[in-house]
Amino acid sequence: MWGVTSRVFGLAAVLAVSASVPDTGADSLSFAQMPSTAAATAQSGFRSFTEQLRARAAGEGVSARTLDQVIPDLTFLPRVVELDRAQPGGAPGSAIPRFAPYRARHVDASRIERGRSRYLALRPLLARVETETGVPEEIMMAIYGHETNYGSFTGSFDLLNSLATLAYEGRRRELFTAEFIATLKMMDRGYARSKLKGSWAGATGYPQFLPSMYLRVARDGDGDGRADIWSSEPDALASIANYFVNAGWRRGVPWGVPASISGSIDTSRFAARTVSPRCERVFSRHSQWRTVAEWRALGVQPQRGSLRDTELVTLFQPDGPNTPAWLLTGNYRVILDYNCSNFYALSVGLLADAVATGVPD
Ligand SMILES: [Ca+2]
Repeated sequence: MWGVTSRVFGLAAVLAVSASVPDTGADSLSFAQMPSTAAATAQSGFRSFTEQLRARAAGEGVSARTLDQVIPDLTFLPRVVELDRAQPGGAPGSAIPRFAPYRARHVDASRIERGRSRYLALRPLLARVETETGVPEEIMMAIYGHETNYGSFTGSFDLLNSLATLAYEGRRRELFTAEFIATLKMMDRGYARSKLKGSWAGATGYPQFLPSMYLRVARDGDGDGRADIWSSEPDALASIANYFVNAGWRRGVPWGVPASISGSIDTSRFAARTVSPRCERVFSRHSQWRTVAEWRALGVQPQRGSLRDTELVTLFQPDGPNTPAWLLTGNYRVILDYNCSNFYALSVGLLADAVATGVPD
C-alpha cells in the first residue's frame, strides 16, 4: 500500500546536490547582477523558455486549462537566482565546521519544548501512524520541527515562478523542469496556485516536500480525502511517515544511540573504506559497519540499551577524537535520505529523543 521504495530528495538534498556540482563558470553570472539591457534579454529568453516548458508539460499530460492559466503569467525571479548562487560551499577539501554549535542552535530548549507540546497534543494521531508505519512518533515530530519549526515558516515564494526561474537558470535544468511540471500536476489535482508556495528552491508545506515528492508520498492523515501538507498537521505527519517507509525505515530500530569509547581504541582503524555513490562527503565520515557486539568487544559501549547486539552500526564522532560519539543504524541513513547532511540527521535524531523524553540528551 505504501508503494515501491524510491529515493526522493528534500530541500537540503537539492542544496547538497548543488553544492557538489562544480561551477564551470560558463553560466556563473547572476541575472540579478547583469546590467539592465542584459536583464531585459534574460527576461525575453525566459519568456521563450516558458514556451518550451509548456510543450514539455503538455507532452506529460498537464491540462491545457492549467497551462493557459500559468504559462502567460510566469515571472522570472532574480532573487531566486541570487539565493541559488549564495548557497554555502561544501566543496571537496573545504573545512567541516563543528557540530556542537549547530546542535546548540537547532536542538535548543524552545524547539524541544514546542515539539514536546505539539507531540503531546497530537499523540493519538501519531500513535496510530506509528502503528501503521513503524516510524516513531518523535521522528515525525523532529522532521516537522526541523523543516519548518512546527509549521512556523513554510516559505512564501510562488513555486511555479521559482522553479521556472531555476530551470531557466540552467545549472540543474532537468531537476527543476521536472519539479515545475510536478507543480502543474498538483494544480491539475485541484490545488490553487495561491496555495503552492514554498522555499526559493521549491520545497513546500510543513514537511518541505518538493512537488514530485508530494505526488509520490503525500497522504491524507485526517480522513478528508486530501493530502493538505500546508495546513493539516495530521496530513503532514502521515506524509513524513510515508516518506520514511518508502525510504526503507525499519520498524523497532532506533536511529542511533550515544556511545562511549575507551581511551585505548584508535578509531581511525575503522575509517570507511568504500566510497558512496551519493553524498560521498557525508558517508565518508562514518566508520565501517560492525555489529553492536563487535563494537563492545572493541571498547565502544552503547549508552542506551535499545540496540540489539546483532544490529549493524557505524561509529560517528562529528567533532573528532575525544568528543561525543554515536553508533548509527541503517535508519540514520533514512534520515539522510530526507536531507543528506550529517548535522541535519544527527540533530533530527537528538531532537526526536528530546521530544519523546522531554529532556535534552
Ligand atoms: Ca487531509
